[in-house]
Amino acid sequence: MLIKSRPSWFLSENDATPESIYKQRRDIVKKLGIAAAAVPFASQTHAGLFDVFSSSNDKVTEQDSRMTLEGASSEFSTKGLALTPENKVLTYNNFYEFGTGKGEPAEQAKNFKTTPWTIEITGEVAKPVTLDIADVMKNMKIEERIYRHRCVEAWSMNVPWLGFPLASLLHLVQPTSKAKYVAFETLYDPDQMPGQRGFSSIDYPYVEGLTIAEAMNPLTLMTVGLYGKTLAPQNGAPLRLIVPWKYGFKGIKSIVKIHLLEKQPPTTWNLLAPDEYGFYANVNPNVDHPRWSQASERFIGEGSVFSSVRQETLMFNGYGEQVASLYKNLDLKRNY
Ligand SMILES: Nc1nc2c(c(=O)[nH]1)N[C@H]1C(S)=C(S)[C@@H](COP(=O)(O)O)O[C@H]1N2
Ligand SMILES: [Mo]
Repeated sequence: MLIKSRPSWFLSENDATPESIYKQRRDIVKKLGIAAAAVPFASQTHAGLFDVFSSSNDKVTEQDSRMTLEGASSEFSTKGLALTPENKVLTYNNFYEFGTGKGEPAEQAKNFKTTPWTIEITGEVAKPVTLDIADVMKNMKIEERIYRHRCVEAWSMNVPWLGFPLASLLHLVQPTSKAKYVAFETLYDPDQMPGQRGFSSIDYPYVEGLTIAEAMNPLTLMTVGLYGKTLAPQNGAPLRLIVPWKYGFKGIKSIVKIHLLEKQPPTTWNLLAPDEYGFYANVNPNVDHPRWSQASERFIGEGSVFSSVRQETLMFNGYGEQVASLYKNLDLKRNY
């Protein structure tokens, strides 16, 4: 069996009764009923009409592997910003394991195998565990969180993710008092990931990390879906991290390991270019990247990605109210 151990309240395929499943579904539907009116889905309908300059990859919208997934709407969702159309979220990606071009992940990850999939949670925890993604999906309460998504390359999106707080997963394993950081690791599988074969300046597997306070912040989302469906491979199926107040590279994809530890873990982009990519990597319009300004960003909305509208970049990507207190001791004029 794939599951070495699991918390007692986790249902397995076998002990999920029709009643328990029905009850969960009913709860979700109830929440959706209340929430439906509050979700701003306006201006979605004409996506792609004037897409004359967009790449042919833009048309890859149907992913056989994506299954319907519902989530209760969240108070943390972005207000007053149009969504990035689904086809853009699915075809304009950074996932170097599947190529460095923006359109490559959608093409090269098409046949990426995400079942079976386990996530190992170890280190400074009372109850280390290896979970099957199917059990995670069944047991965690899924929410829809529309978040601003800001890449360090100065483009941005607004994406309706589906997921659950990382904190609820960490509570299961009971972090010890020595757990000061959380490290994450992407799958290492060169047979499936062409970017991991041959020469690369990245030392795979891709790794990322957060402080325990960042990991426990209610905004930090273990993400399993987007636009009402499970994640496409190019977006980090079956499970990736989204930390909305940080640059996108913190949002590690296709996670297989979570390790809690006392010391700050190494992180991929920081190892590669420490002067350009900090460990904290909080979105900050006042601290430029050594090679470009971070004061504004190209918002990827409807129409061609090359004619995107520039908008102002917000401190902490607009999430200062929830997270600024975490950084009282950091000099926000510097790049961390
Ligand atoms: N394993 C892995 N995770 C990754 C990356 C990557 O190359 N490999 N790219 C990061 C970067 S730079 C960004 S901006 C986001 C992009 O996520 P998206 O393609 O879903 O928009 O994923 C992040 N997670
Ligand atoms: Mo990024």
